[in-house]
Amino acid sequence: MFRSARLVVLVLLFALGLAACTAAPKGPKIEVQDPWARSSPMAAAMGAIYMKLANKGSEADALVGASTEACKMIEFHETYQKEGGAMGMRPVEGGRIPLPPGETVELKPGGLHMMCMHKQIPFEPGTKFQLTLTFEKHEPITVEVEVRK
Ligand SMILES: [Cu+2]
Repeated sequence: MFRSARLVVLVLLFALGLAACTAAPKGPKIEVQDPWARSSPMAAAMGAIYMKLANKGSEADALVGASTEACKMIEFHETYQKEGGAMGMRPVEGGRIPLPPGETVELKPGGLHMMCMHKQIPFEPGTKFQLTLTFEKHEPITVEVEVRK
């Protein structure tokens, strides 16, 4: 009787230990902050989308894709200085944006950004659309993007 009670306690402790292990924060934890798109005339085929991507986990991750009904395709671009001083933009290397653990990567005007190719809706101030982000490790995240001036 005493022995079996002790066994039950041991089994319970073991089960609690397992539960604690699976509940511990592991891997990348990505938080998307302030997603917005810059308003642009419908005549312009492209539009820019910005946001902050905070990796609050302990593991490196990378943004590898983005999709929305508002664009036929989304490319990740970086801004760079061309010879002679003019600013240009080009797709980021490997089509991925690295997200180091404990860091926040900012997509902003004049820097990294998402390029909406072949806009499907007008990018007018106040317009909102859903955007799904895919990562190397983290599960996909869908956010609402607001168009601003
Ligand atoms: Cu661009």
